[in-house]
Amino acid sequence: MASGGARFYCMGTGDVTADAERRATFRFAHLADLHIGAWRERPLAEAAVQAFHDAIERCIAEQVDFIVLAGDLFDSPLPGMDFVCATAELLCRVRESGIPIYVTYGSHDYSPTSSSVIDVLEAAGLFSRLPAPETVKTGDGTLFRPRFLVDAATGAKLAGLPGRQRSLEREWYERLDHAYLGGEPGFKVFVFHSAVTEVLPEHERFAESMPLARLPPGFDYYAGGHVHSRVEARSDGGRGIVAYPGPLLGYQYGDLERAAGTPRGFFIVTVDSGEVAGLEFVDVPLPPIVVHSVDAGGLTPGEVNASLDREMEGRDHKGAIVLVRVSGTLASGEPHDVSFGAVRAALEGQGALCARLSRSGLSGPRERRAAIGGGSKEEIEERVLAEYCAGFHPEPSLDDPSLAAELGIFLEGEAGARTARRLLDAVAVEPVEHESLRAFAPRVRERAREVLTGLWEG
Ligand SMILES: [Mn+2]
Repeated sequence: MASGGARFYCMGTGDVTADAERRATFRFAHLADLHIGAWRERPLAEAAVQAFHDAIERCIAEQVDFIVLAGDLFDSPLPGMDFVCATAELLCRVRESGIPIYVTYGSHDYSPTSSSVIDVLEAAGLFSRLPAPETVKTGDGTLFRPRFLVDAATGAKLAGLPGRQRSLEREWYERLDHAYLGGEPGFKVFVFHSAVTEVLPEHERFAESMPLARLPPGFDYYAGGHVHSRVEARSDGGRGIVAYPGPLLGYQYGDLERAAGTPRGFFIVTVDSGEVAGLEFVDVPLPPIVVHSVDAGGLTPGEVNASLDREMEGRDHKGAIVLVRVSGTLASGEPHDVSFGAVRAALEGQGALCARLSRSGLSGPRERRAAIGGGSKEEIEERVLAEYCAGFHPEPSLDDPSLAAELGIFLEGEAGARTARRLLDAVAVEPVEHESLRAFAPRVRERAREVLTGLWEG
């Protein structure tokens, strides 16, 4: 890949003595997990770009010497072009300010064939991507050796490994040339996109992670991405500071929920005489986030609706990202009897930036009985479908009552269970490589439509 106009030179193996003139004191910024292009809801997607914009403007105002983006700048290898455009404009501003940016792929925007938006922006000279590791034959067998990039103005040396499909990433770490990486003199930053077990916060413990010892020794700063929490750990055993700034808005409900109680932002690292002298966390303001949580356990849908009304009464939702989580097992009825549509409409009426409703933890009593019944996954699924369709009737409020009756033929009882089975099979498809949500979603809808139109025609 072309390396554009960025201010660095690429070092081959061994020629480590001809360093650029070093600065005794410098500062760099460390961001990760921006996930630009995530979120179906336009206001959220725009807020994510705005947050990135604010972070970048702060980096320019602070006159940092360089910026490290430790993966997942974008939410997919091929995000929507409007988001690519907005991001490119920002990166352009940074380039015009003379601040180099060093980037690694994250697990979301990784491409094994250099066909990610990351490669497009690199080809345009907007940043430098840390190169994939070289394979070298040594006395210890075949090892992987990431090349160093040297920041010309400061002499800082950067090497790293991108996020990648899990097993392939592990292969790199298991056969990393620690002697070569550790032996390189100078101030060194290791840029990576993987979780390290020892530093993971409690709620991220379930995530796949690797031991600290997998990171190469001898670096002054380990600039991490992938862990969606702020982490700063001063490690022992010849490894310096391991840090994750965490996301800004992130890409899933849990990211927003955690952002409600925790400042989001990035690090500015101060280096003095070849050592990290300070680590400052810079807050990036996000829109206000309001969280409502309702326990529906043992309530009727009507009682849950009343409880939702009380919970939201008198709260200011203007301009806010509003998260509503309803969980528990209802005493009667079904999750769809809870008036989520009314909640959403009310919040929009109050000028909320967007409303996200989580009902994944909400179930009806019927589902609970079926689950207790046991059997294989398929048997439980069949039973749930049969039980549900036995009591299902299309909405009586449809404009055309004869249509409701006609729909019932396909949706009630045994026929309903068959229809549901066919629909589930039709939509159980995976995105193909590099397929964006924008392409994937219509493809799934089209498959579902074929099943439904087939009912009428068949
Ligand atoms: Mn991420």
